[in-house]
Amino acid sequence: MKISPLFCLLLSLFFLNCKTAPPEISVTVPDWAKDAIWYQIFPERFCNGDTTNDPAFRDTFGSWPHDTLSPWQKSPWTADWYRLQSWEMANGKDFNYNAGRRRFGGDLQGVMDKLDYLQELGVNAIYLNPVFEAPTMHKYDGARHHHIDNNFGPNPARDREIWEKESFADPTTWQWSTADSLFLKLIAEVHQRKMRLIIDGVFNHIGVSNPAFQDVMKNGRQSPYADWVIVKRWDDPATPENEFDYQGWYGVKDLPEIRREGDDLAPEPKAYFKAIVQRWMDPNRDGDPSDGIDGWRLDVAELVPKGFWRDFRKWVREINPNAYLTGEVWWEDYRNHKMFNAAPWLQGDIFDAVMNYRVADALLKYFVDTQDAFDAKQLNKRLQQLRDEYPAEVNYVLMNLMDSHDTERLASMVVNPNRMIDHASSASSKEFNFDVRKPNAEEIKTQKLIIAFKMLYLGAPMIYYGGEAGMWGADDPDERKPMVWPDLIYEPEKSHPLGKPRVEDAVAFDHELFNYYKTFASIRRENRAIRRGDYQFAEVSQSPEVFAFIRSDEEQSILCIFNRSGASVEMMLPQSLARKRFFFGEENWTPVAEGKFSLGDKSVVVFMSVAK
Ligand SMILES: [Ca+2]
Ligand SMILES: [Ca+2]
Ligand SMILES: [Ca+2]
Ligand SMILES: [Ca+2]
Repeated sequence: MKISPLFCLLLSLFFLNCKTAPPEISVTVPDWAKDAIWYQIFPERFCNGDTTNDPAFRDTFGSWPHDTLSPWQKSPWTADWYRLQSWEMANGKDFNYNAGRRRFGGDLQGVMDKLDYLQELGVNAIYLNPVFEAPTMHKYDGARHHHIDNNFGPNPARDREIWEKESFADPTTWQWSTADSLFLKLIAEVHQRKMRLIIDGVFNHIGVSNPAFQDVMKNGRQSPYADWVIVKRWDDPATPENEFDYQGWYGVKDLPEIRREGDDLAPEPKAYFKAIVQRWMDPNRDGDPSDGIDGWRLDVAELVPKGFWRDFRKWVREINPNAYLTGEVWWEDYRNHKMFNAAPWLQGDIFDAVMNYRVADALLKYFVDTQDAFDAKQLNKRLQQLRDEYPAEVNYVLMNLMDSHDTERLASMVVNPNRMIDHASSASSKEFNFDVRKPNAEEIKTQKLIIAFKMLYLGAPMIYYGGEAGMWGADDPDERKPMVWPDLIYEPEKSHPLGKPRVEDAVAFDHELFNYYKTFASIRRENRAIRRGDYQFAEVSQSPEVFAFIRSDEEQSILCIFNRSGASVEMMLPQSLARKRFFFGEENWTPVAEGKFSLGDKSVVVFMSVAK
């Protein structure tokens, strides 16, 4: 067949078209989130600002390991973490079992008391793990989303009385408990400091102690909440045994899953959740959201139908057009180490951001791993790929964390290289041999490189509470140790969850590390190019051990160079890059010859260059 010239032209146009990138999806993200430096707080473990509200034994009922008979006491804040207390030894169970029963008494007054501390560190946005009433220490088993946990507020007994007077799912009967009022005060205090606050939203499941679920257990099909959960089998009244069975999150019976309908949650729980959004985003209902939270972090978001999230976003944005929504969209295939590309949730109709564990993983492969580690080119390629997968605006507001309440701590990641994040990280599992010790001086240097990288990179960095204090710890439950404060004296850590011998590690606030975090937070805060500028990989060295990039806007250009190796590395810098003003690391940077410099081992240097 003869091909006409016109067809050829069309064909070439078609191919030209194919080569151009797909049109950029226009998404709107909250502007403030680009300037955010996040700090994640696990409230039960951050600060005990009020000992009169500390959990009593009954407050723990309904939580794993469901042991309401063995003796129990509140746990001492400063104790050797793995050492079992006398009442714990008495039950004959292991560390993990007892860790599930521990309560330390952290609360909202504690968060209020430490706002000065957080501002000194340089953070301006707080993410609180769940604060709604629930019996566990983590509170992902929500019992009353319309109330803050009574043990986080000033009067737990009074709050219980208030709950009893309400009709559970009828918002017109809801009152403000003493814990609720303190939470509203915390929001006001945070806003007064020009800081932001978001909280955890768990809409995939509830806890077994939730009154709605309790009612289903009691009344079966006749319960007004019968449509809330996924019932596999109702009880047959004709038989003596209870055949009632329901679906729990990944089979976890403590966490009954909310029933789905099509691409949505069932209408009854959905209406309850809508009331929850309204309650915490504009508490006094005057149309001004400044008395409410600034957004949500959404738990196991990939499991909740997208149709629900689209409506959720509309509810949120109608109340507060500047609210920030970040999803936990994490493991697509945990066994095969595959994390989600969260792009389907980031097209402007669901979330603004996700917890960005993929960058954390890439940084571990470059800065920490010793086997199959990335070289500089591989890290560059991987980071480029990750940025290209998300809309440009989204990259500026991604929640760039290294660790969280769900992973081993960053300090312990450095001590235990060559694992994927969140894998082989349980200290009480015999198969992994996870090292629970404190990081040594060399390892802390690596931790610092990673922190500097996060603070200078594209996206909003997040510090998990205590990272700046030098805390270390394996995966759940060890990343949830009570916060290490400068004014408290801690027992050294010398026990091991498997009873193995270990070196005694002193536990104390690391002032030097705190100042390092603070320095980089301030570099980020004071330089728009880092928060909002372009990102460009810079090849300043042939060494695979050296990684460099430039952050720039119309005003300034900031060059950041990292040497991950244990030796200094020499490099030539082009004249344009060499004209500089130091921001950080002058002492690591030695002129060797004309245009040639040496960067010290495990060091970072940051300077503003005259590039334009
Ligand atoms: Ca307390
Ligand atoms: Ca409680
Ligand atoms: Ca209001
Ligand atoms: Ca984990």
